[in-house]
Amino acid sequence: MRTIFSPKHAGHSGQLELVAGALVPGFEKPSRAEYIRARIDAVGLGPVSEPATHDLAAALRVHAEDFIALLPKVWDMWTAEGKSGTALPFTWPTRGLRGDKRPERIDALLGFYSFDAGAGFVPGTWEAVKSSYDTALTAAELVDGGERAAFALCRPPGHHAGAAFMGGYCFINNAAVAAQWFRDRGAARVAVLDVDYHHGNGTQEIFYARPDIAVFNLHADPMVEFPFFLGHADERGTGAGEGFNHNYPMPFGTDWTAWSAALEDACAKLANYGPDAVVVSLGVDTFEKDPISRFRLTSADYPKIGARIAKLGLPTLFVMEGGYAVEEIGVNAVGVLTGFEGG
Ligand code: Q9C
Ligand code: ZN
Repeated sequence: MRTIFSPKHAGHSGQLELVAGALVPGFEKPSRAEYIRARIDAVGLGPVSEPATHDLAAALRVHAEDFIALLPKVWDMWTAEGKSGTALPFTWPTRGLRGDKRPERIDALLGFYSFDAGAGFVPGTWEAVKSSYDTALTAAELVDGGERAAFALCRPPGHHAGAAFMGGYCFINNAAVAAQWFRDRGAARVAVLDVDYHHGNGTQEIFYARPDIAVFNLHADPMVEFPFFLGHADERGTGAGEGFNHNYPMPFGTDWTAWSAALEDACAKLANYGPDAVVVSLGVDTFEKDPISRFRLTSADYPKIGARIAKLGLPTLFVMEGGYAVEEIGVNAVGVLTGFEGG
């Protein structure tokens, strides 16, 4: 399997996040991608190449124009106000406030276009976000060109980003961009299978009213886990999209036995849907030693995930999402891919 990977991810580094009452170095750090990159060579997964540069047209198919237009400008607007550190919001237009008035200043705009303070900007953030987007599209082109599968080693991740908001370490929703891109290239139906520990709220929101892109999400129960405000089992889609969104919330402590039963159900429904391509939002924060998560998958389980996905027999794009146990992230993420290839 070919991998697309950009060294530009590394500029998104040193950003702070709010954890348990303190601003601390972000869990979503460059070494994550470097461990995965190294593991690809160690197991001989296949060639690794850099993405081609794309314009933002594919992003605008799933994101709002005003949101995408802001992203390249955030850091300059932040420093123009004399601020430094990590560009983070601190005010949000929640219930009772006005979400229809777009404010002018950057700190307010960050709140207007986000749902948490988990997507902070540093000087290299936009270049990394853009390279992550280019990575997803370049890998999607490989699959569209006839490869059975490809791996988009995206960083930063994307599945928490919605049509007009960022959050949860995510800025552009790479998996949603790729799924829509397959549709625009002629796929009649596309499925997104999100196996990250956290609910892919952004992907769900983007496709919620649509029958042509079905979304399957396996994740920790939002009653007790981030992103908290979406991801329940009764969210099944709306209007023409009703019945095309499938959530599998699971409790803390979920192990392979319960998790794989959910995967089996999702794969059966996905196969029945009959998509022309599958986009896998590949998070490995389901791992037992993940520092911010509470599932109990082991390294031996990841190849089994890949093998089950391979059994679908569909053109498959793997898009990297979360996973924060950095020393094992390469073994686990690449384990899914080698399992897919039957090795
Ligand atoms: N105590 C992804 O996996 N909350 N995003 C962290 C740390 C945010 C995860 C709290 C988790 C976001 C792509
Ligand atoms: Zn996650």
